[in-house]
Amino acid sequence: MKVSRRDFAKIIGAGALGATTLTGAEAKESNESNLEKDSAIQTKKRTFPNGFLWGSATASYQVEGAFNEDGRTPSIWDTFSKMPGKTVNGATGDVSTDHYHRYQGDVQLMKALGVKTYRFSISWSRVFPDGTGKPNPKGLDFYNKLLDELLKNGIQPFATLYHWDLPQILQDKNGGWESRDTSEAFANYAGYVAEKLSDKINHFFTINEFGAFVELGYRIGIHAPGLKLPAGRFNQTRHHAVLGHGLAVQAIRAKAKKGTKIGLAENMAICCPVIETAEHIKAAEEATRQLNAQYMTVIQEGKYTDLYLANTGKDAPKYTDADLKTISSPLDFVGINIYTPTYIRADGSKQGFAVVPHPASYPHMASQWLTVGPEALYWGPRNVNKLWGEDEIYITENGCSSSDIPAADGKVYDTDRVMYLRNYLSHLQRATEDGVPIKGYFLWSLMDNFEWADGYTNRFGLHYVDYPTQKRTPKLSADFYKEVIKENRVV
Ligand code: GBH
Repeated sequence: MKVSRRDFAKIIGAGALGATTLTGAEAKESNESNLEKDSAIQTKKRTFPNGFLWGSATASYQVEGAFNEDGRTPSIWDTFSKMPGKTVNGATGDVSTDHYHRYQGDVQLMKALGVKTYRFSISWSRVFPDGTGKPNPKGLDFYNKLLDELLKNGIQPFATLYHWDLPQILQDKNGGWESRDTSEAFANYAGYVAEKLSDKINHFFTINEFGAFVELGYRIGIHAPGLKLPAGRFNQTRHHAVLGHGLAVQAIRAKAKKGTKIGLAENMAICCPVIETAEHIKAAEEATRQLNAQYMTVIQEGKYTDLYLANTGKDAPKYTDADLKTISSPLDFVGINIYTPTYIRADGSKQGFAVVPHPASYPHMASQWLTVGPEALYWGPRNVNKLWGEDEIYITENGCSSSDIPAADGKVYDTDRVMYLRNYLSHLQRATEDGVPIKGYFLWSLMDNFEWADGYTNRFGLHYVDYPTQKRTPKLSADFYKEVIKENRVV
């Protein structure tokens, strides 16, 4: 191959052109040997374990649409999104990507991508229109059809039972997760679904992201149901959410086919040492326990940390020892949703760590909150394994938003997303290389969809969705991910 001076400059970066004094022939030789070396390094050093489960993810309210079909009743997100000013441009999930009617085509998108697995969630109010009591006979039809389609195409389903779309009726009757009745209703629904679908689904997640739906929905009020509860009631709501998880674990265990695996998908604070030295690494481990005390830590350890109880004081949740036992019911695997890093340093304080806030100049992706920290994909799973001995870990979400404007040829060249993914996956690979037992990775998301309060303004998909026509087009990042999966390495 003849490498012109211009091509060479392109390969090594235009800036170097002025500085180099290589002749064309020398340039050619040095360039080729470097490329050879590089590809050898990549092939040897950047592969994932055999059988690594590459996947992608979505959630019911974000993609399904069909909001009032086949007996589905409103969830708190139907109500909330229809209240003035709650979502950007008043967006709702009434239609969204119309996945309810287009699932067959969407499974073909997955197949073309080469994913081995797909994580989706089930809409509670399709299955139990009254939240509890009598199941809707048509409620599971859609999921049965979707599951058959996935299995027929060799894609292994992972199902989430609660991705934030609580039946509105339970909010009206019980105050939603403020009440223990909701925890019990959730377990009842979870057990029913497991009984009916565990012949087709081997892995169930109870709840997606306590850390998002409880905090944003019941404390900050920017997600459904839009409440700002006072501390005591709020901490009790947190408790009922983890209790609901534990009761659901028991119900699934009792009703599902033998061998069914149960876990959760939590967006814990991912504590990364500011510098990778022994003292900061240790501080980040302790911070992982303390900053996740109300959810992951109590689930793992069966008690609230002393620091959490001291910090909540008179507003601490009320609970029994039996509750703690339920909450910490043994799991088969753990899923972690990882987007952003929390930097931790060791300090002389009693708690032994301090959070280092991001400076104003810290980089983020299209969503303001999505600060970039690829090493989160290393430290997140490593800490979960080290602290709690979890030996089957999945990255249940990772991905990013981008402005995603189609080019003249109709394709979205989302180089920023590819940059983000390549860097995050490099650290995931590093973790597997170091022996952290990560079994799979689900990229958020298969396609653009309803991004909660941000409506349709923030796109997270590997496929661009043109909402007026519902046309899906693979972005550059889909081409990238396809290659990662095919090669089982960072490309
Ligand atoms: C996940 O949340 C969700 O599971 C998924 O449904 C979602 O589509 C995806 O990530 C992408 O966002 O408005 O500035 O207060 C990730 C955790 C919690 C991060 C809510 C953004 C809102 C920040 N998210 N948070 S802000």
